[in-house]
Order: sequence, then structure tokens, then C-alpha cells
Amino acid sequence: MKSCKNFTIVSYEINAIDCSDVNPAVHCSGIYRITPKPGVSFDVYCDMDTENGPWTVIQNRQNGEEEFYRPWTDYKNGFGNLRGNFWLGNDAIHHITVPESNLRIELVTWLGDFGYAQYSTFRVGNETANYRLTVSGFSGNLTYDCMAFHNGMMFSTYDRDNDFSTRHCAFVYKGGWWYKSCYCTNLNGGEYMPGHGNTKSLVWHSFYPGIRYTHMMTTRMLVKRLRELN
Ligand SMILES: [Ca+2]
Repeated sequence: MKSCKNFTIVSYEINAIDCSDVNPAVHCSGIYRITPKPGVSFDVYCDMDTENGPWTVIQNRQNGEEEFYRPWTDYKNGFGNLRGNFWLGNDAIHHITVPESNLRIELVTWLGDFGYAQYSTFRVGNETANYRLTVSGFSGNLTYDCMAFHNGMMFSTYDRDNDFSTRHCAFVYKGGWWYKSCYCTNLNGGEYMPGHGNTKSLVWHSFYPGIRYTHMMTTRMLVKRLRELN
């Protein structure tokens, strides 16, 4: 019988390519070591509880305790605490999205309203491609498909301007993201605070119709591999 109430042990599933290979009937949500390809292993948080899982969590913001206004190298390697606020890292996200993958984004506003977006295709290129984003196939309960705006864009940080704007979007909006000119959503925005109207915060455009820059209280980004690999 699986009992997850007091689950604190770090489990290592050496044969897991990603969380899709961790059996949710047996294993609890927690930290697992995955091996997306031979010679490449790292720890991830596997969510066994969200519908259609298991999911590999690539971004989690639950409070303002972690700094997200960080340079290229930090976004490349990942930062934060897998049990709290973190960015898994662009190299890791690249590796787990080489197989065909879904993306799920979960948002909670400061008024406690939950919204989610799901994408049937999600892929992040390697560093040579500046972690170029491929995202499409929107569904969910949000009225505005914000990731569509970012599809095809390269990743930018305050020390690396790969956006399409004459401005330096990552510097102006204080995040690391697939900025274009500049954003529809800014989930890694550095200024964590309640309310709306701060363009440097964790914004999803028009979460509430008519309010352009609603801040999120919590955000999560989750990835799921679509097919069994042999
Ligand atoms: Ca620019």
C-alpha cells in the first residue's frame, strides 16, 4: 500500500528517463533521479497527484523566497530548492523535452483563483539554439493563450538579450524567459508581490478579462512525456 503522508525520503529511480517512468501506484510525489539519456542524470520533483500524471516539475513558485532575476548560467543550470521555489534549468528542460512532451501551466492569483493551460507540444532546444521554445496545442480554462506569443523565441536573461525588441526585455521585466517584444506571460518575473499592474511580476496577461497585468501568487510548469520509449 502506498502511504504518502510522511514521505520525506529521496528516492532514486536510476532507470527512469523522466517522471513518466515512476509508477504512481507505488511511488509518492517527491524527488527522483532521472536519466534522460545515458550519462545525463539529475534530480527532479515528480508530481504523482495532478491529473494525467506523473509530471516532471520544471518551475515552481509558491512564495517570494527565491530570487528569479538571475543570469544566463543560473537559468542554464537551474536554481532554488526542488521542494520549494525553483527553476529546473534549461539544459535539464531541453533533455526531458527531446521526446515528444506535453506542458501544463498552473496559476493561482492573489484572489485564489486557479487557472491552467495545457499544450500538446512543448520542446526546448539546446544551448546552441539559445533554448528555443516550441509550444503549441493549447487547451485549459484560461481565456488567453499566452505561450503562443512566445512560440519560436529564444531564451533571454539580463546578461543575454535574444529577444526581438530594441529593448532588453529580460533586464526591463526582471526575469529569464522566451521574451519576444516583450511578453504575454512573465512567470519568472523577479518582483513577487500581490495585486496587478507591475510588469516585472509573475504576470499572465488578461487572466481576468480587462486586467492586463495580473500577478500570480503561485505558478507551476509541468512536463509529461507522451509515449513509452523502448
Ligand atoms: Ca532586445
